Amino acid sequence: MAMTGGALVVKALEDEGVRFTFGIPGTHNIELYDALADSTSVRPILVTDEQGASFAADAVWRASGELACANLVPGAGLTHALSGIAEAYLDTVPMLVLGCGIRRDTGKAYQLHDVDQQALARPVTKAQFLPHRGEELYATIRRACRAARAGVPGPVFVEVPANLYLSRYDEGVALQAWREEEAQAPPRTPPTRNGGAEAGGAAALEGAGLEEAAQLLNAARRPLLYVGLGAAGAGRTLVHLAERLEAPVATTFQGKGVFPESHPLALWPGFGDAAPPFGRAIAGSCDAALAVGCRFGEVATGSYGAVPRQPLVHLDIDAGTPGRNFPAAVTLAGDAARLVPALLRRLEPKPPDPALRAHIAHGRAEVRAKWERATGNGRVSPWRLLTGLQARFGPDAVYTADSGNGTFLAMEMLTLDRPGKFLAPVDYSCMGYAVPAALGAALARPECPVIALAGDGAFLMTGLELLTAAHEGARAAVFVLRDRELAQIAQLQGVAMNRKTASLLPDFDAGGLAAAVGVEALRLERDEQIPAVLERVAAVTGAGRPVLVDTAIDYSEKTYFTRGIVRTTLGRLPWSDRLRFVARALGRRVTG
Ligand SMILES: Cc1ncc(C[n+]2csc(CCOP(=O)(O)OP(=O)(O)O)c2C)c(N)n1
Ligand SMILES: [Mg+2]
Repeated sequence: MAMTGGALVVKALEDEGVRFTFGIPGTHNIELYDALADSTSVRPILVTDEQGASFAADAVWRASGELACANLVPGAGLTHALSGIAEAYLDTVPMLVLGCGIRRDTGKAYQLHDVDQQALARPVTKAQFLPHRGEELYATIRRACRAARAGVPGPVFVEVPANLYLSRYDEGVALQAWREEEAQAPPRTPPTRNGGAEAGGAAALEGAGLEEAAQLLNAARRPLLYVGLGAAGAGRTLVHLAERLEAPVATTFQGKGVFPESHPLALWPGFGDAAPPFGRAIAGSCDAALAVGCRFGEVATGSYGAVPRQPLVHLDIDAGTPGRNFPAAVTLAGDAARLVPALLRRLEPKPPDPALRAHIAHGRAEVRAKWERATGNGRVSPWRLLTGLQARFGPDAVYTADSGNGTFLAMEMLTLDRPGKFLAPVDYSCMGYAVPAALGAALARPECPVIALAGDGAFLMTGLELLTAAHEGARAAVFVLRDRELAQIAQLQGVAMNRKTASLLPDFDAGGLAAAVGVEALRLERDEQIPAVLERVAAVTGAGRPVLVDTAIDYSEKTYFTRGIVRTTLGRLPWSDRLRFVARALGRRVTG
């Protein structure tokens, strides 16, 4: 049977289980969009800006584990989407970036939207494909989807020349090409992110080093377990691992919920300078560390202020990661889902440590009591808002965060027991993530309450995706955290320079913006209003509509993270620069 290139691509998406494409059509891919209209399983979502497309596709995977597609016109569509593609790349989120290319059959120059898209995509995608014949389209899309999920997950770019969408090709030939490729595909070795063994020191092959790792951990008195998103595949085995080692457990930001945070051994999302005193003390009392599925990146470690105790055993699917930022005594390269159970079998159970558990419980209770005492200064206290949300929306709720102070508050104050519940732009830290991510999460998991925590600055970037959410019936609740500042930066400027340059936001009417896109807006100005506002949020989202909550958030209390990062960064400066910083800030305080 003859099929258009568009229909072949849609068939490949269907066969890969892709349920959503996000994008805006253009002249080059109207054939593809026309074929999408005939699909019963793939839903083409029209966004307001392609930046929202890539953030939403990213969140579909983070919330549900399903691959989604950013569906882009040549050039302008790709460049608008690059922010979310780069976020997915650094945060290891798989995504199909389905680009469209100029016509390759006319021989003409100066075509519409014509820039070198392969070059644009290369630094922010794992792989780039450019099929030349219509018969290759089906296999290319299947291959790209597989590559996105394999090894270290990430976005993969496919550029389909527009002319391939217009013609028809033999379906049998196209599918046969994929069957042959699948039959011959050699087992994949995980691709590396950091230049493999060269950058990472002697990386072990999958499984090698297990005995050595077990010996080291068995000999340790108290190892620290540090887990990232890469450990999620190990599931409940991580709990058995922590219990067998009687190890306190810290997570990265992305790993929040990968280890249940209400477990008595759960320490904090992070350790080192950016953690509260009890977390620092307990991590400091450890005499070894086991890191699983994490990279010791700058954000999660509070600018490298979380230094793991040696000896360190570091397990990651990317052979180039262990040992890259901190030396590792033993490196294990492979999938945590396989290696964690294998390691567990070799570990001797350590006796329960009631003093450790009591220290954690006491430390956590003290932190909570401190937050509980904060009054909110007549505004909305972050602690009451976040605990109120957890109480009202329960363990199924998905939280999307942004780059900003709200992310760190949520990271510290939410207690999450499952992965896929805290979606935040971490390693690229791209503002504008929360609202489109809530759209993607709400579409992928309609049964879960979805709550976006968007800074007011970040909201201005992508808040118009509320229109998309309203149109698609995505029941996302968007809390705009209104402090009229770019707080995460303004706070740093305040501490370090005692003045804020270009970080105070002009005022705007968030409710008016919501009204303009047909979304109900609520105002939340004081703690006492929280229960009633959350009831209304539940009612609106329950009826299948998004809602905006203009929230007068109180940021007077700094997060442990922000305080830690100031300490770490200042501590690293030479004394002369430290003095200059302090003198300048003090001087301005005096002179005003
Ligand atoms: C695209 C982009 N531009 C700039 C930054 C730098 N930046 C990081 S956090 C932040 C402040 C965000 O302000 P807002 O959204 O109001 O959140 P708040 O910190 O006030 O809660 C800025 C400007 C960034 N991370 N991403
Ligand atoms: Mg702000």
